[in-house]
Amino acid sequence: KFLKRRAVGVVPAAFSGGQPKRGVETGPGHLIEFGLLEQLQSEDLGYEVTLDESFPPCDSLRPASDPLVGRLRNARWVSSVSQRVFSSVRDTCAKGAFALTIGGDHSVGMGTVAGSASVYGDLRVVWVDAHADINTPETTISGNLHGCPVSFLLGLGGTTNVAHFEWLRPCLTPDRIVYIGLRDLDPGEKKIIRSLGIKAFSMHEVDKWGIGRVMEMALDHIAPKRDKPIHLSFDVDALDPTVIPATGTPVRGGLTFREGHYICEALHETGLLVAMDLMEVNPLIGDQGGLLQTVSIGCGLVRSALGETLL
Ligand code: 5AB
Ligand code: MN
Ligand code: MN
Ligand code: MN
Repeated sequence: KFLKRRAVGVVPAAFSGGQPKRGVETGPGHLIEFGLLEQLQSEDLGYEVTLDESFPPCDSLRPASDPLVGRLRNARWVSSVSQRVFSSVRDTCAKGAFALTIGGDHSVGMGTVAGSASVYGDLRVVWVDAHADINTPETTISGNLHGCPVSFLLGLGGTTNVAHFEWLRPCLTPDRIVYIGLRDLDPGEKKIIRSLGIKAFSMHEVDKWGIGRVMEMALDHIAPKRDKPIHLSFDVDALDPTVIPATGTPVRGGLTFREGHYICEALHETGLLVAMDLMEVNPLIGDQGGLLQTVSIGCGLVRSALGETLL
């Protein structure tokens, strides 16, 4: 309904500055090496795929000095990379193509959603994650910005005045985002979600209703008439660590392989999906077998969101 062409623009968000573990910046390279781009071009899916090859390698945008901004670590670095992601996603969306960002840590989610929202003013967001990523500069305990992108998108708790983030303006409201898969929130995040009334389907709700009902309820909340553009921000740690071992912040009790794919399939079926992020693949966590499994399942999730069906 929204995409003008059967085309995908891929942003390889090779970045690790939103959290302390190295390795996640090589996630995009591994997904591409595994054949993600060819899979999207294949006979089955048939997309025209463009890779943003000018995306700078991880450390090239790293500033010589990046002092703490309050509690926030690497604020200058996260800002400049996120702004670069923002432009790429915005340009892809403006061309009427699907914007696919592969990561890379989730701090750049502020850039991906801001990019698609700048083209689709009425954007809705489905945030699939074990974590809510809604810490503010005041509530964050870790100071890691991959735990904060949603608060920046909503303009919460001083985010509009954080040094280096002047380019990022709030582009989302609490009623336009829905969470799926949550199970590890900081106390301050629980308070924010409750007080803003943000719709969230934690693992408890997934267990209670099943993923089919959860997707219906999620879509009824953000797009009751099924007429709004949707951005899917998928943190692979939403899936259980037995399914996705190669990620930096694993939390037990996650989504199954099928539940993860079902979310992507159901969103594709709406015909409303305009962008997807597949984030937090960290090839340095765990063994070679776990890496292969993570990368191959990651590619499968993207294919499902872009229309691969089982039959
Ligand atoms: B992820 C934590 N809430 O703020 C924090 O992986 C974890 O992008 C954030 O979802 C996890 O550091 C961020 C403890
Ligand atoms: Mn997470
Ligand atoms: Mn996340
Ligand atoms: Mn993580």
